[in-house]
This record gives sequence, C-alpha cells and structure tokens, in this order.
Amino acid sequence: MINDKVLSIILGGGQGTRLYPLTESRSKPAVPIAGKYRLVDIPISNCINSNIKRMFVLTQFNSASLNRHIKNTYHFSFFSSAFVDVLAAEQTPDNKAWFQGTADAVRQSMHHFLRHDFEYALILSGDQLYQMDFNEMIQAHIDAGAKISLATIPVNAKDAPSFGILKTDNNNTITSFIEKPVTSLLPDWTSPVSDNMEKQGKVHLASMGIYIFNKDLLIELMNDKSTIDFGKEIIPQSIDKYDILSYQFEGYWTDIGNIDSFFEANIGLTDNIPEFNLYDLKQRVYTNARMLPTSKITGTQLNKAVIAEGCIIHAAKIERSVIGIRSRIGKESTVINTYMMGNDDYETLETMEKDKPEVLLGIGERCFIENTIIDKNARIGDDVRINGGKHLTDTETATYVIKDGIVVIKKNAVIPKGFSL
Ligand code: ADQ
Ligand code: ADP
Repeated sequence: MINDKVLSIILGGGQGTRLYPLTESRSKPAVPIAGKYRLVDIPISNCINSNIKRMFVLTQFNSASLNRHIKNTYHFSFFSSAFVDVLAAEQTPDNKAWFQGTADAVRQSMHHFLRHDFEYALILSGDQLYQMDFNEMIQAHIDAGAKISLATIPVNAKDAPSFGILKTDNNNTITSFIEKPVTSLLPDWTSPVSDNMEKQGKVHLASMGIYIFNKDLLIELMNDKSTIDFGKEIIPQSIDKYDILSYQFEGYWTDIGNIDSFFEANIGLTDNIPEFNLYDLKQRVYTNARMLPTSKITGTQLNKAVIAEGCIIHAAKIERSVIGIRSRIGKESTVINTYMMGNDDYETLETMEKDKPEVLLGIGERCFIENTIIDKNARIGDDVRINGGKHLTDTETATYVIKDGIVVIKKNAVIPKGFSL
C-alpha cells in the first residue's frame, strides 16, 4: 500500500503573529475552530481518512493545550504503527534558534523523521480548511515519476498575491513559480483552467502549500542550510533542476492563517450548505471525544446557529454564529455573526460561592454582541455592547484586539458590566 510509504509532516505555525491574539497563549495548531475542534484536527483527519497514520506536527513552541489535545484525542492501537508526535523547536548545542521558516523547521527535525522508514514526505500546512484524499495526489506523483509534487488550486486576482503562483506545461509539470507576486505581475501569470473556474475569474494557479518530496531529494535539499522557506526558496530553486508535478485540486480549500479568513471560515459553517462539510461521515473530522452533556437552550430565537455540546443558553437571539463547547449565554442577550469558542470548564455553584467572581464565565444578560470572536474562558458582564464592524479601527487593549473590524476578545478576558464598543 502506498500510504505505508508516506510520512506526514504538518507545519504547525511560525511566530503566529497573523492569528494574534488567538496565539498569545497557545501554539497555532491548538487554536479552537468550528466550536469543538482545533486547527490541527484538520490536517490530521485528512491524513487518517487517507490512511496515512504516521504524523509529525512541527510547532514553534510547545503549548500544554496542544500536547493535551493530541494525547487525549489520537489513541491508536497498541499493535499499530500509527502516531502523532509534536516536535517543538528545540535548542541544541549547534542550533540556538527557533525555526526560521518552513524549510528550516523540516531541516531541524530531519533526524526525527529519519528514524522512520518512508519513501515520500507529505508536507502540510496547519492552517487550512479542506478535505482531500492524499492518496490520489501520491498516486499522481508516482505515476508522473515526479520528485516533488505541489497541490494547486485556481484562484482569482484578488487572492493571488497571497500565494505562490505557477505555470505548467501540458503534462502538468511546473515550468515557473513566483512566491506572492505583486498585482501588476499577475497578467503574466495566468493558466488554462476549467470553464467553471474561468467563469469565477479563477485563472491563476496557486500553490496550496501541500508538498510531496521523494525522501532522498528532501535529504539532499535539507543539506543546504541557506534555504529557509519552501515557498520562497526550495520550490523556486527546484523548478529548473527537478520534475515538479502540479496536482490540481478543485474542491473547497481555504487558508485560515489570518483573523479575517479564520472568522469567515468559522461563520461560513452556519450557511445552509457550508462549503466545508462537517457532516460527511466518509471524511470525518476527528477531535477530542469529551463526553460532554447535551446543550440546553431556553427562550432563544435561533437562526443559522451552530451550537456545540455542553452549552447552557438563555439568550434572546443567536444568529449566524458558532457557539463553542460549554458556552453560557445569559437572558435577553443577542449574539450575531459571532464565533464564541466556549469554555474549558464549568463554573460550579461552589466555585462561584468561593471566588465570588464579579463577572461570570460566558456572556451575561442583556448583552449585544456582533462581528466578534470570543476566545475561551472569557467573561462578558451584563449589559455589554460590542458592535464590531468595518467602522472600527485596528487597535489592541489588555482584553481585546480589533483587526479588520472584527473584535477579538482575548482568552480569559473580563469585560466589565455595561462596557460598550
Ligand atoms: P504561507 O502560508 O504564507 O504560504 P508560511 O507562512 O511559510 O507560508 O506558512 C506555511 C505553513 O507553515 C503554515 O501552516 C504556517 O503556520 C507554517 N509555518 C510557518 N513558519 C513555520 C515555522 N517556523 N515552524 C513551523 N511551521 C511554520 C505558503 C506557501 C505559498 C502557498 C501558501 C498556501 O509559501 O506558496 O501558496 O502557503 O497557503
Ligand atoms: P478541550 O479539548 O476540551 O478544549 P483541553 O485539553 O484544552 O480540552 O482541556 C480543557 C481544560 O481541561 C484545561 O484548560 C484544563 O483545565 C483541563 N484539563 C484537561 N486535561 C487536563 C490534564 N491532563 N491536566 C490538567 N488539566 C486538564
């Protein structure tokens, strides 16, 4: 079986500045998405669904929540060779630095990979939402006799400057590649695409940041210590030297590496037919099986609400929002266009009596919250009004950040009664 020859390497994130403040106290793979999952569950689930069961997650720092999540979630049989190992940037006598970029992260971890028997390294980004059968890509890689393959997708001119853009010949061999081209260069970087893609203006072929390398070539490339990134150096420098296959994908795929796209991807799950299908039992998304109680909802008008387990909700109205595990929302509150991540624990009557918190966990009574991400364990007092939107300018305080009009309430933040934004 080809998938036995594959080792998967998940790039779990650099400094994490683009998703700040969600990455202030956790590593990027541990960022909660869709009410009950974490970012890392997406590439791991795609691997499991493709029967690729040996995975490394490379991360800049080792967060307790990431390790706990992996340990609590991915139990494989004692008799299986499957594993998910987290490798954090480590200081060694000859390397005192953090991972400088994606290729550097792989280089610094090579000695861990080489302990395993594999022929192909499947390198994946940790911040993308998609469902893909990697076996088809691996088979295409083998059939084409390629040394490197890139998964590619047609994108429009607005999105193209965020990606590596490429051109191919008739055999889907990549002939040129440019990392994040400026808009003025785009007219020279179009590709033949299907009629459906052309109709949507998606005429530029982008790298999805999903790579297959033959093991021997990866070892050779990693010996050159001057290369830091796959997109900036390894791929452009390899074009003229090796056959690189473009494996074109036309399913749903989105990069969720910044606050705006992260927010849209989560809120998109409330659509009638979301582009990302969490209900496909053949392509399940796995996560920690928490055995939470069901959600209890009283007197709430719900419209396009995605509500995770264990919530206690008395709100007046929840619209186009994702409400995460163990969320609590008080009476007469309205939540619109919001992603509430939920809580790590419940506040019990005993702890409330003992700690006498001024503001309870979750959203209080008579609040109005719109266009907001509420990170885990936040406390939002009664009569709080948060009206996010493009009218707000980017800013940061101790308890929240505004980015692109989206208000992000920080993890564990306390927003006092009557606060208004
Ligand atoms: P970007 O996503 O901008 O472009 P990059 O910032 O290198 O590239 O991130 C790729 C992945 O690696 C992300 O999941 C990121 O979190 C992770 N990562 C980044 N630095 C890391 C580090 N030091 N240690 C561990 N993980 C790290 C890339 C390609 C483009 C392509 C897009 C598609 O360079 O060519 O079009 O992905 O999204
Ligand atoms: P989830 O996947 O449900 O978000 P986490 O692993 O982040 O779970 O844990 C949620 C909370 O549960 C943590 O913040 C912590 O309070 C508690 N917890 C879970 N497992 C442990 C553990 N092994 N040790 C200490 N606390 C834990």
